[in-house]
Amino acid sequence: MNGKVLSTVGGVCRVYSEGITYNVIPRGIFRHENKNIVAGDNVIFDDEEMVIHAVLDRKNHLIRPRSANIDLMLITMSVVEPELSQELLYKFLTYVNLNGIPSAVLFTKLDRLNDFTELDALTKDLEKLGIKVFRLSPEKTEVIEELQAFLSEKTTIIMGQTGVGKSSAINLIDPQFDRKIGEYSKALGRGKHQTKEVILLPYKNGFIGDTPGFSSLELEIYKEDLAQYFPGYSNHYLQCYFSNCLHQNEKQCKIKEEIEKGNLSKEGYEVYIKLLNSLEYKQERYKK
Ligand SMILES: Nc1nc2c(ncn2[C@@H]2O[C@H](COP(=O)(O)OP(=O)(O)OP(=O)(O)O)[C@@H](O)[C@H]2O)c(=O)[nH]1
Ligand SMILES: [Mg+2]
Ligand SMILES: [Zn+2]
Repeated sequence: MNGKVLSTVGGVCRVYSEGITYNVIPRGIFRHENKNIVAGDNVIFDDEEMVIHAVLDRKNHLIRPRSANIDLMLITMSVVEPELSQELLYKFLTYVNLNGIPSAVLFTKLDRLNDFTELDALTKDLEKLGIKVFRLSPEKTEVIEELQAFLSEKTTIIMGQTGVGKSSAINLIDPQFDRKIGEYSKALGRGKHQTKEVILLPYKNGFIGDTPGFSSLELEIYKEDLAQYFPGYSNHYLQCYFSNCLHQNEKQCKIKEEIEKGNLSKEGYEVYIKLLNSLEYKQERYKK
């Protein structure tokens, strides 16, 4: 039978097929080959022996959150507790973009925000890049309905820091999921890692993936990758005069032109420069 891996916990995979969930174990060969099965994998399994025989080719996969065959990454950021970090958001977007996965952004806890200046500007910047933005809080029924429609027939993974409200958002989309909600610790300055593993929830002919939150993300990439995959830059960097342009002070830089024209965000560029300074050149790596 064909099935979709919903989660893998302690060597047991929960596999979903035509409305039924099976607990199955991977054949020993996978362990020998060091092949890990992750949530989102499409597998062929035997529903009598309860064994997975094969893992089908993946169209994409991510190390964090560990998942495969993703149609949409819903990058979730709260606007308070934890407070909105444009740097982290742009990092997430770069990481997802680099892995060839489409993304949308979900802002949460709108009910607790007093000053909308930064959020409104950021929302505009993202929408200019063609990134779909949702601004959620529990009473925003029209946003919840929009999300319900948007997530149907897709495998969507929800990623973001701990405590931003990923599991809460899933409960708003469908209360029957009844995901456990953590609390935000003022003392720790973060959530308490309520969700412990990636789990896909069958939803409207697709799946919604709840994931454990993390506090930060190391972008283990080179400057050249950032110059190419930073949100909004992929469409323009080929038109820079130098093929290895890092969009700093090089002549005829298309990215800087687009910023001047107002098509790319100045605030985004400031984050870009900050991230650029924290990364290494590929050439420098090769010398080692
Ligand atoms: N006021 C308000 N609080 C929210 C909202 N969304 C989530 N929260 C609160 O934020 C806290 C964390 O919510 P969770 O849904 O557990 O966060 P999470 O992202 O799943 O966290 P991890 O599972 O640890 O990664 C809880 O106290 C929620 O009640 C919101 O829209 N408004
Ligand atoms: Mg959670
Ligand atoms: Zn350039």
